[in-house]
Amino acid sequence: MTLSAGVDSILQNLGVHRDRYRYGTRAVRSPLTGETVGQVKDADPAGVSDAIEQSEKAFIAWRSFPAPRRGEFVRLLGEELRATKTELGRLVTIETGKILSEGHGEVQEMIDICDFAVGLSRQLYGLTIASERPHHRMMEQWHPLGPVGIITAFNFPVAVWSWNAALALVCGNPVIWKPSDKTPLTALAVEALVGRAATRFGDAPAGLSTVLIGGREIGEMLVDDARVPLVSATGSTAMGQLVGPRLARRFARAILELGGNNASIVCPSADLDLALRAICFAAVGTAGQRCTSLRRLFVHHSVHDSLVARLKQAYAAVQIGNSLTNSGLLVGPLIDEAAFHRMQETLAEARKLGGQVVGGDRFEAVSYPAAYYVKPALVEMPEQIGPVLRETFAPILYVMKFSDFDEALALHNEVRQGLSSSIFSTDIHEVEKFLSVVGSDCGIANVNIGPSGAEIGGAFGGEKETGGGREAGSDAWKAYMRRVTSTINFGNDLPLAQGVKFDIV
Ligand code: UN1
Repeated sequence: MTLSAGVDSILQNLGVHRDRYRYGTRAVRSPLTGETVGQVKDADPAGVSDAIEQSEKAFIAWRSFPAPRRGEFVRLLGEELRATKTELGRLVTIETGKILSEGHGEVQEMIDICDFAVGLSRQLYGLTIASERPHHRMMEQWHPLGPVGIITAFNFPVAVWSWNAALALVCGNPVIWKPSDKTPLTALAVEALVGRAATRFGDAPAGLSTVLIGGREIGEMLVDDARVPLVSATGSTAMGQLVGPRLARRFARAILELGGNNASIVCPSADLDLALRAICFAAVGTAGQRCTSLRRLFVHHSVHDSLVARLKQAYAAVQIGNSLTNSGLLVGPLIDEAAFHRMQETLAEARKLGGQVVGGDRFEAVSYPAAYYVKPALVEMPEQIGPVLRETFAPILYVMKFSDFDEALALHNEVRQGLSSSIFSTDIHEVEKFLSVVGSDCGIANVNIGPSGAEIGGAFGGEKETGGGREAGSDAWKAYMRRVTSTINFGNDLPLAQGVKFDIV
C-alpha cells in the first residue's frame, strides 16, 4: 500500500471526509519518502473570524457546565484516543517521520493528559484565606477564561495540542487550533475524534473545538483577535518574538514554549552505561527534532575519552530509516529539505570554528530522493561558540570537556535558551547543587536521565528565550483560568483593612 493509500485508510476509518484532505491546494508531504500524502484546504480569513465567533458562543454555554461534566467530555476523548492509538500513532509517523514507537508514544501522551485533566476537573481548587478584619473571610475562585488559541509545531503535532486542549476544556474554555502547516492531517484526525467524543457526550456546544488549517496568517489572526484572551504557541524563539509582543499589546495572555538548547553534564561519578543510553535517546531520538533534544554535552575530563569513544560506536551502530517498512529502527528522517540544509550549514560553521565532526551527512542507504535521512552528528567543540549557542532542529550533539564543576554549570547556563537540562552524577553535592538556586537555570532539570521525554504530570516549559510558559501537569491549569479574589463581610461593622479610619458620621 502506498503511503497515500495508508493515510486514506486511516482517515476514512476515523471518519474524516475526503474533501478535507484530498482536493485542497496545500500539499502535505511525508518526510518518510517525500511523497505527497494529502492536499488540504486552507481556512479563509472570513472562516477564521466565524470560527472565533462560534467559539465565543460555545464559551458562553460551556463555562456553565459543571467542571466534572466538562471532565467527562475529556474522558470520552481519552477513550477515543485509546481506541485509535495504533492508527493515529501511525499517522503521526507518516506525517512527522518519527519512528513508530514514538508515534504511538505521542498518542499515549495525549491519553495521559486526558486522564490527568479528568481528575483535575474535580480539583480546580481556590484557597480560603484568613482575613485581617473581624467577621470577614477571604477566598479565591477560578473561573473559565474564554476561547484559547493553540498554535503547534510539526514535531509533536498532536500531543502539544492535547496538553493545552485537555486542560482548557476542563477549565471551561473552547479551543481553536492552528496546527503546523507541515502536519495538518493528524490535526484533522484528532478533530474527527473530538467529534466522536462530542456525539457521545450529547450536548456539547458547537464550536467547542475548532481546527483552522493554513499558514502563518491564520496564527496571526488568532494572535491579534481581542476575542481570544489566551494564545498558547509552540515554535521557534523567532516566532515567539513576533507573537509575544503582539499579545502583550492587547493584554492577552501568552503561553510560549519556544526554542531549547538543552545540555547534560557528565560528572566523574556517573554511571556511564546509563548515561550512554540516556544521551543517545536524547540526542539522536526523534532525529534531534524535539524542543527537549540534547544538544550540548559537558563531560568531565576523567571520563571524557572513554565516553566519547563509546558514543561514537553507538552513533555508528544506530539504525536509520523508514520505520513503517523496517522495525527496530531508532532514527527517522528530518522533516524536510530546508531542515537538511540548515543542518549542513550548521556543521560547516562548527568545522570552521575547530569542531571535529563525526557523522552528519546524508544517509544514502535509504533511497528516497525527496526524503532527508541523516547520520546523527557528534561534534567535539573546543569551546562553546557559534552554532553551539543556537538551536538547530537536527541530530547534532556538541561535546565539550570540563575540569571544574562550577565552570561546567556556568557554561551550561550561558546560553539564551532555558528549557531542559540534566546531570549524570552519583555525587549528592553535585546533584543537589545542580538542582539548587545556583544550579541549572532551566524549567526542567533532571538527574540521571536525559533532558527529553518528560511525563505530562509535571509543568512543561522553560525560562529565558524559551518563553516562560508552562503547559501540561502540576498547576499549569491556572494559566487557562481567571482568578477572582473575594472578601466577604458577615459582621455588622465595616472595619477597613490596614486599620484605615473613614468615619462619615
Ligand atoms: C516538544 O518537543 O515540543 O519531553 C515537546 C518531551 C516530550 C514533549 C516534547 N514529552 O520530550
